[in-house]
Amino acid sequence: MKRVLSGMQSSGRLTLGNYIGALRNYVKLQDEHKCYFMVANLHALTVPQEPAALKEQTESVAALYLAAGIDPSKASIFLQSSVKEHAELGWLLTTLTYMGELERMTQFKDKSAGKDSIGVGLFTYPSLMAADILLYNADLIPVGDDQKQHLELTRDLALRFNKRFGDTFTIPQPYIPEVGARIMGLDDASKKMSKSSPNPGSFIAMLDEPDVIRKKFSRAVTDSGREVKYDPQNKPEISNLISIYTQCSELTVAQVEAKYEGGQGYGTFKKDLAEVVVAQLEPIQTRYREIRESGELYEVLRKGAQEATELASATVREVKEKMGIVQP
Ligand code: AQP
Repeated sequence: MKRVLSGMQSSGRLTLGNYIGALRNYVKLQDEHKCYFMVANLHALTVPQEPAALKEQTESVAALYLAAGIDPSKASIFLQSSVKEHAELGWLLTTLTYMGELERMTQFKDKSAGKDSIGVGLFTYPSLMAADILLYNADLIPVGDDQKQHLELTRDLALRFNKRFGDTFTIPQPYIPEVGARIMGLDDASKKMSKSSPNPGSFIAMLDEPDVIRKKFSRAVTDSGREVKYDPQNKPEISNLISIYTQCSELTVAQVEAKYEGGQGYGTFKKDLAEVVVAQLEPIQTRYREIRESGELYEVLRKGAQEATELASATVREVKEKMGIVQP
């Protein structure tokens, strides 16, 4: 049994990309491994958040974990902010991180592009992410393709620490799904689907009403052709929609192509796709509403935080000891 750590930022409403690329895998992993799933609300602060919205988004992400099938009797579910060791180890690792390493991060480049005032937290985000992972000495980290670079830095920091202060951290491995690792935006297939996008039409939120989902797919940008064909190079938009279709149904790419053969255009395909996605999300939405109404959420989060703190506090104690930090 391996130890698994992962999480999502509460920087918006979870999207279909978050679900296909990450959350769905969490549910599978909890049966085979000891899993720690956090809501990364400290990470969410790296871009400006309105307090009431941040609170709602944080509760919503946690409730969606449960609604999607994460079972708190198998996995620990907690808020990053509830385990103070995240911020503590985050700082200690920041002191070992080089400016050049952080400057190379594509997420930082993307999120800071064209902005005048860029928060330092956005820059040091990967050191905090390294702390999230190394606190639990996690072996496996389920992430989408976009987080690969951050995980590589986590591995480098763990190796650096171990070399300088003696063997301490487990070197984590990424666990990236072979398909669905990168779902692209509905408005622009060159950008990944993101929950913090200012254009709600670019993403399907896991909690979008069925009619909203239908409308968003009907307006999804496509090329001007008529052929439903998987060709990411020449038809990136349709290829992204086919990927979503196969991820939310039993059909393979070839079967989807065959179903819409004959150059009939994209109308029926998009309509069917919307139904496939609605069918996938509706049971989760129903369960979500039950969880929010039941008031069970805080209890689950308190229990998860307690379990996480047990491990995290032992790690920080050891790290401080090795770094020469006095702990009277
Ligand atoms: N479009 C995507 N396709 C597949 N996987 C994705 N993930 C995110 N977007 C896609 C995976 O979801 C997990 C949670 O990510 P996160 O919340 O930590 O931050 P992120 O990767 O930056 O996700 P977003 O939705 O794009 O958030 P914002 O807009 O706040 O930056 C990760 O495992 C990620 O790989």
